[in-house]
Amino acid sequence: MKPQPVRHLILVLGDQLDRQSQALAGFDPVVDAVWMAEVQEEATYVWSHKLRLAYFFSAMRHFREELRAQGKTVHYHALDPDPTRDLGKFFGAILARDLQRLQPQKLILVRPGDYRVLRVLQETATASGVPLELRPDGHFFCSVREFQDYAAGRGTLRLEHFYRRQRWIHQILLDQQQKPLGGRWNFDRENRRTFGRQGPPAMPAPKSFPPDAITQKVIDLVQRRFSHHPGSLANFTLPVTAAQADAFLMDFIEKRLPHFGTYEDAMWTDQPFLYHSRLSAPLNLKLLNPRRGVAAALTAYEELQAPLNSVEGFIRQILGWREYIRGIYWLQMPEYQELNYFDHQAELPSCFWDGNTAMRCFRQSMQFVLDHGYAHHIHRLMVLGLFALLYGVQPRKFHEWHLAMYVDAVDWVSLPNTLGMSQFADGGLVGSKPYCASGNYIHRMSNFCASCDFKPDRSVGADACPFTTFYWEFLDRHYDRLKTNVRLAYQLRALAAKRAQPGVMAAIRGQADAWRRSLP
Ligand code: FAD
Ligand code: DLZ
Repeated sequence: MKPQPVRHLILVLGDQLDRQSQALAGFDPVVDAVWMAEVQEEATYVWSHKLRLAYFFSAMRHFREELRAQGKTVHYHALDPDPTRDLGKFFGAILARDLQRLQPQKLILVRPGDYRVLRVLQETATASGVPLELRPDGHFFCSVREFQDYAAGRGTLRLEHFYRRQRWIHQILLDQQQKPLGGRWNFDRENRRTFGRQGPPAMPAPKSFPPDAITQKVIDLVQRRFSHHPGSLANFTLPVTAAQADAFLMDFIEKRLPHFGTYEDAMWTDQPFLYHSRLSAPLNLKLLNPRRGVAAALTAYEELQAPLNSVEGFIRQILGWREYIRGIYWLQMPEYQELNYFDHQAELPSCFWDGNTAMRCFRQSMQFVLDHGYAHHIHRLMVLGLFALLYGVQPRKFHEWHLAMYVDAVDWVSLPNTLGMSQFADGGLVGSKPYCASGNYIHRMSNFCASCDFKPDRSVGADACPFTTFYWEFLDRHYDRLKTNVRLAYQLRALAAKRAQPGVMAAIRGQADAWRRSLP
């Protein structure tokens, strides 16, 4: 039977599962329809972790059910366990077929989270002769346009400035004189505590949502069709609906937020989550609105359930970093993805896929990633990202690896964090200095080094820590690019002292070469 012609076909992508989406504004169930597709191309253009695939597909199917329960027509392409039964491999091809079939008068789309996908959908609409209306994404506090206006004419962009502006605009944590509550804009000094020898106290059990029938079907699909992809499916615990995401948020607010700030940077063996929220995945799929997260944290502060250092620290991440990163992405794309300030060209060592290395910190961080598609910020920045930077991995390859391996990764957020913040490939757009450190930093913030074969204070010899060897070699190799950065002055003075000792840098370079040859 020929389907009814459609007035508006609303495209909903895997990271747009937003009940309040602008795309659905003015939806008329009699003449409009929603279009969603599980796409082979999206599952494979980076070698995605199985959990990432299952999470996106499950949340998409749950959203489809919710829309259908509201009486909306949803044209949904589900991947089949048998790939030969797919109607197409690519977004563009599948959509083009449906445009032919459904003959909509107009396509409506909220700005996707990936520049590549935006271009594909625009090209498909143009080739099919169907007008495409691109609507802004109301999920974010700061629109793309607003960030562009903010950035225009500003020599340098800095998170701190943007964040204060966000606090003023949205009237968050300000006193009556418009000054920051507590007299300071940030409490970083209080927020770098470690657990000491005794380790963390008993952690609250992570809130989890065991697979329902929809999720189980998706897990079976991924198991059959993508069995060669990295990672495990054993720990499917994340929320897949807006209601679950809200319960997940409230569990964090009650049990973890009070200590979130203080131990934000700490790491510990077999403790992937500590006091972190794990809200990034539900936020990035838009199951949760960031305003709700900020409001819940503010209420906890007002009701004396959580201290200011934690509440401010959490709000800074959501209202500050998350929005700033998105602003940079849309300001800089598509040129941004090609940047490579240090001209790093190395391939990723294989331990980035299997965690197989004697470095305890690396192995442990990778175990979290393989088990959960997750590791908290310091594992990403100061272990895995740091290693890629010091080793000299090509920044785009590091980004593509990250995009594949983390459940919360979407291009807009992964790219500026990996290529910019972590690899400094943008030469200082996201952050003002490269996050480079030796093994001593990891030793200070975790218990990993205590049981590692390598010694964080040694840069040469069989028990030298590869992080420490590569750290000095990195500073030495890029001295000319780094010497004008005042924020690195202390580290470069220490390098100068090493350079002044005969033979020291030659030995470090020799050790770095040996580590490079030994890493597959
Ligand atoms: P929490 O520590 O509980 O923080 C609360 C929330 O703040 C997070 O859920 C997240 O939404 C937000 N947030 C904090 N820092 C950032 C940031 N730098 N950028 C954007 N949002 C932030 N975050 C992603 O959501 N997706 C990514 O693909 C991603 N890639 C990263 C790559 C690297 C190399 C680094 C260093 C960081 C990356 N981040 C990314 C930021 C951050 O590490 C994660 O948001 C965080 O670890 C997610 O865990 P959580 O939800 O427990 O966060
Ligand atoms: C990450 C992902 C995956 C694995 N699968 C799909 C999919 O099948 N269909 C879809 O619409 N989106 C998927 N995504 C997210 C996309 O890769 C991309 O990030 C978003 O479409 C950008 O808005």
